Amino acid sequence: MDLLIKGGTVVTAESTFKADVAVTNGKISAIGSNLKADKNTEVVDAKGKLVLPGAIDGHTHLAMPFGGTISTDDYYDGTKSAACGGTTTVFDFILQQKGEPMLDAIKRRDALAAPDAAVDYSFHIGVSDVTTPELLDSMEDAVKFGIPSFKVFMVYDFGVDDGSFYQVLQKAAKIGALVGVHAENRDVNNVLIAQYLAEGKTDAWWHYMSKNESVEGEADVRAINLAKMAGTSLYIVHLANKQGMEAVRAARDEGYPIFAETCPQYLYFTSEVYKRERARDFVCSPPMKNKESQDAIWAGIKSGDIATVATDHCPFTQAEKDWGITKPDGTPGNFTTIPNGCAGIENMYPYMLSEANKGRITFNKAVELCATNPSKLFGLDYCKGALRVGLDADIVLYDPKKNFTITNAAMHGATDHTIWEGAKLKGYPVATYCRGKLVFKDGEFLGKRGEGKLIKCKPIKLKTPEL
Ligand code: DUC
Ligand code: ZN
Ligand code: ZN
Repeated sequence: MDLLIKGGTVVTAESTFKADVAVTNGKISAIGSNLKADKNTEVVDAKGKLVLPGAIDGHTHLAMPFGGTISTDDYYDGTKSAACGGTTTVFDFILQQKGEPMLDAIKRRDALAAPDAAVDYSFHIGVSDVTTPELLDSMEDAVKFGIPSFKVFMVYDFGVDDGSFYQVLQKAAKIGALVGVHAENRDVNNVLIAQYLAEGKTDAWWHYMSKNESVEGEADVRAINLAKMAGTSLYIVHLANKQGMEAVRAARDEGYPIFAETCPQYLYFTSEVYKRERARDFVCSPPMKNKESQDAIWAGIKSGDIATVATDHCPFTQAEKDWGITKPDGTPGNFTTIPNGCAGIENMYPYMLSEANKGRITFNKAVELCATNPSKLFGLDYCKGALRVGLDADIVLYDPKKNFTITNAAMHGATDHTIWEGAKLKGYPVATYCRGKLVFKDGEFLGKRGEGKLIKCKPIKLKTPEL
């Protein structure tokens, strides 16, 4: 036995109980009362602490080319920041290039990630080109390699049309893959952008208005219908609006395997942020929505219709956000010239656990949303997402009494600001272990560049709304 975490309170998605947790060769080797250490075992006193599975962030964009720049956190900075917020696995997005077979896309991206990642990682593939049978068929090579999840964008110039989306869904049903979708109505979004700009409406509020509740909700409804037509499951990423939430619930009530992810920024902020002085720092897609939508998403969390919480971490510097005022070439900017995305990778687990500590949800629910459900959805439950003998020893020690105010100075990523500045959390992670190795303790990153490994996922076959 290498490590013995003694006297803590173990929290899983299902239950809470006092137990010791033993780790041998990076795996959980025993969970029980009064476990005895060997002479070489490091013993950690966890009295007064919660012992949790490391979080799995199912949605990040590290070193992602977007809006004329690249997101600020590379695979090192992003995974370092993840570790310091109790996240031990991240799922990053590969953007398939035009004409690129899926396996080539995985290898291209893993060449960037493997030398740098400080916690474990896996990928979803953002599909941009299935215009030939060979490219569509290459999805199966990705599944065989261990990357069985794909994402389709209904918006952006690299997004696909409904025909390609439908073909991806059909293919996924045959090969054991899960399709995620970024749902926003591209055509309406583009019309609104043109109208607002013609009227001289250029600030970040109009980013929200051009991607308003209905622009997202309509696309959610359409995506669910396409999945029903193709007879397969669907994972709606970063759900932020009431209409979409209601459509997810209705489909699930009818027995369809429709799953939804939301993000902490939609649970904490509303569209009011787009009235702030630095509203441009909050520009992400989808944008934060109104209070009615926020309440609906929280209700979805409580009812079980939201399956996961993930971050959509995609930070940019304030100088880049300022391109909404003046573009890099010196000409006037507007809301469309602000790179989309915000930092959040270090805040997800602490925020959700803090909400649990404040009594809004249970700690079990926070674990389910941030660790156990992502592992089940993405084919990782054979090795991660829970505290169970035989699984990877991805473990977080959480001090429910430690209060924490988020500041950018206390974060470990590379960007120069956080939209979470000043947010007050009740409780905070005090240690993170990735496969039994201490990577974070008391505010300090202790991991190493390159020690994270690519985790291969099993094929995904979701037939019902239950996980
Ligand atoms: N949304 C963002 O805010 N950033 C990157 C990609 C996305 O869909
Ligand atoms: Zn997206
Ligand atoms: Zn995203």
